[in-house]
Amino acid sequence: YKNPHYASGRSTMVHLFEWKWDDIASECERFLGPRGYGGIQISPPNENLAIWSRQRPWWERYQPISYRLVTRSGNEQQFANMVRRCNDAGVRIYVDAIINHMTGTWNENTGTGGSTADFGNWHYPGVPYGRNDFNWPHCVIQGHDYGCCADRVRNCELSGLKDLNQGTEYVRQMIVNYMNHLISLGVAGFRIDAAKHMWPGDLRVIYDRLHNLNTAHGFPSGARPYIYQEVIDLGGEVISRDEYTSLAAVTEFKFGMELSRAFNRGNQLRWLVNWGPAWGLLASGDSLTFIDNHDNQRGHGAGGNILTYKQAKQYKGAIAFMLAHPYGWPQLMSSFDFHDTEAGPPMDSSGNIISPSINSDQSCGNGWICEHRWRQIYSMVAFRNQAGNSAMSNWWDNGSNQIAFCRGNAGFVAFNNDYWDLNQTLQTCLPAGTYCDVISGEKSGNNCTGKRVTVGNDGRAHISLGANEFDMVLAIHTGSEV
Ligand code: QV4
Ligand code: CA
Repeated sequence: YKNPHYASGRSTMVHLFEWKWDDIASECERFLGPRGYGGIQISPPNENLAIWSRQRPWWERYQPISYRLVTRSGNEQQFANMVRRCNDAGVRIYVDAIINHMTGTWNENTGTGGSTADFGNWHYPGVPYGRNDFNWPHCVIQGHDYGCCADRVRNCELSGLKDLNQGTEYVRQMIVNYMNHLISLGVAGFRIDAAKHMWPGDLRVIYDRLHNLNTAHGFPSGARPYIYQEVIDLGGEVISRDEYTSLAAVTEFKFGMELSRAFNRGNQLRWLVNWGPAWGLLASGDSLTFIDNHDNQRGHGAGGNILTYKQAKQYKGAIAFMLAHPYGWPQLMSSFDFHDTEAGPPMDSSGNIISPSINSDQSCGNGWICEHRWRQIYSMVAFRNQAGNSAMSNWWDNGSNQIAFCRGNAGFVAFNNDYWDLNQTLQTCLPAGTYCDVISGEKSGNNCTGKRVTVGNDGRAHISLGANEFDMVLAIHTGSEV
């Protein structure tokens, strides 16, 4: 369950938060496929409670009312069409699976596909689930439970969300049927929402009943779904991420926290010389890595002081480090603009999501940030693909916040997070030639719209990165030779 099954030569996924299926299909064909993206995490595709009393917040999608594939993102036919078109473009789809719970208790009770529920009786006819399918006696997780009481964290309600009992055969089968339906439609794997709140033994049973990936969508025969489990473990809790790594991959929240701190100047970049397990991070192959996610970019979940698109220069620096460094399986965040931390995506007065528009400079409009379309970000996705499995080598630092390293003989990257300029002759490990810096510009034909870097026969080159430049990164690779 730890292999994303990317198409060959690809390495990075992006979370297209709250995007519609039709828009994702187009994005695969016009941008993500051609730019070398490996996959997409989509918002939960199953029917959720429509929460009008809170102006349709983004988080209503974390309140399932049935497993029918009808949401504001689209219906089943649109979903199937998206998966097909994205797989054809070489881009995999990973589903955010909400299997720990159903909805909370609300006065309104109609789902995005028209299903209803009777919350007082734990009755969800759209599945169907009834009282016996939930944990009993009823209880709600309190803050201190995380420090003492694993059974309460797993058997009580997370934020009042009705807590399914995955120990029962019936619940397991409903969940497995839902996930296998998605596999049959061609998805490559799952994010397991709130995995900490489920028993590892129950999850193992569920994972082992999943079908192999659909060979009609280009997966090799016998391929198991990629599974990454959302377990927030910053230390100090009774439940640890280590209880889940024997099952499948795990979201590594320490990754974005530490890199946000470093690129925010709370820690010197030179210490990143041994970035990886030496920092208390998971083993690389177990680790789904990211800077921000849909929760911590808006103060939900855990963390604090996480870099986001709102601090663009620091953020692009942290993202470039994530993508240049061989550790982990990276995931990018692609956001809609927000000021209110509860607000849903751009929508019209009927609650329909408004599609992103695409500007002539490739950026998005209509309230969508589309970090994945920022040159400094998509260029580093290409850098990572080019670097492949090569190790990091030739680390250099100035004893402070200027660092540089090579990836085999395929790529070289430098960072300057100091208040003074970087001007150094450094070993790039690249063959002699002239290369285009893919951060300040890009290669187009034999031209370069950014800085040019000349590498000599000894692999060395003069690197200049001013403290006041628009970006703090310089990156060249064997694909950017001009
Ligand atoms: C409210 C009260 C409760 C009360 C309840 C009674 O706060 O005290 O018991 O009413 O009904 C929303 C509201 C929340 C409300 C709840 C129930 O914000 O106030 O409870 O609905 O109706 C997202 C949001 C939550 C949201 C939830 C469901 O972050 O605010 O709750 O969706 O809509 C821990 C977990 C981790 C989790 C993280 C947020 O270990 O697993 O908290 N992260 C995942 C997702 C996250 C999602 C959920 C889990 C739940 O990434 O986006 O929560 O699916 O760290
Ligand atoms: Ca639970």
